[in-house]
Amino acid sequence: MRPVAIYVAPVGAELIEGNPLTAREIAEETIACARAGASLVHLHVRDEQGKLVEDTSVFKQTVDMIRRESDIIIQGSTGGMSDLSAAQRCTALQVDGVEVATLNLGSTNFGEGVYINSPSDIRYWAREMKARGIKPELQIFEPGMIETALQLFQEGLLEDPLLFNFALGFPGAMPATVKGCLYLSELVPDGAHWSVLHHGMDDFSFLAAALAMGAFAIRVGFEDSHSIGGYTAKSNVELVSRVARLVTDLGYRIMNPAETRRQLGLKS
Ligand code: KMH
Ligand code: ZN
Repeated sequence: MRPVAIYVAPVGAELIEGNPLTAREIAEETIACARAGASLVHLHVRDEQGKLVEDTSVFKQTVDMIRRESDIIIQGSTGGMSDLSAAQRCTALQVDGVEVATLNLGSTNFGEGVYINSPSDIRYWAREMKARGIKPELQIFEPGMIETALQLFQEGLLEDPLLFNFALGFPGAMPATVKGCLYLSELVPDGAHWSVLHHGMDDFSFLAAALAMGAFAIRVGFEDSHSIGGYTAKSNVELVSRVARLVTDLGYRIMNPAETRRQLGLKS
C-alpha cells in the first residue's frame, strides 16, 4: 500500500469559532490531529490574538507543549501576508524543534491583496534555512515558481529531495483543478515529493484526484479552509479525520511522523 502523509495547518487568520489561538489551544488541537493521523503541523509565529508577529514566545510555548506529547513534525512558516520585514518573517527558524519551513517561491495576488515574495527575499530565507539545517518546503502558487525553485537548486541553495507544496484555489491565483495539479506535478523533477493544499476546499474530489496522481501528502486545516466538500468542520481534527478516511478508502496507508521524516530526508 502506498504511504501518504497528512499535514495540518490548524490556525486560521479568520477568527472563527473553533480556531485555536493560545499556545495551549494550538498544542492540544495539534496533538489531537496527530492522533487522528497528521504527521506534520504547519505553524505561523503569531500572538494570542492570531496576528502574525516577530516575537516567538507564543510559538515557542506551543512547540514545547506539542513536543512533550507528540513526535509530529513541526513546520515553521516564513509566509503569510503582513507588514513584517524579510528578517521578521523568518524568526520561526530560530526556534528549537522546527525541522521544516515553508519557502514561498514568488509573488501572487490573493483576492484584493498582493502577497509579495521577492527573489532577493526568497534567496535570503533559503540561505537562513540552509545555515540552520532546516528543510524548505517549496510553496508553489503557479508554474513559474517551480522554475524559480529549480534555479535556486542550481545555485546550491536547495538540496535533494526537493519538497513541493502546491497551494491552489486562492482567489486570484491558480485554481484547484485536476488539470492544473497534473501539470504542476509533471514539472517537478524525479525524486521530488509534492503535496497539495486546497484553499476553500469546496471540491473534495480534487483531493482524491491529487492522491491518485501521486501526492505525497495532503494538507488540511483552518489556515486553508474550515469546510471540506461543502461541510463546515467544527475542528481541525474533523478535517484530518475526513482526509484520513479518504486516504484509507482509496487503498493507501497513512504515514506516521517517523516514516514521514525518513521520506522527507529530515536530519532530526
Ligand atoms: N496560507 C497560505 C498563504 C506559508 O505559510 O508559507 C499558504 C502558506 C504559505 O501556508
Ligand atoms: Zn501558512
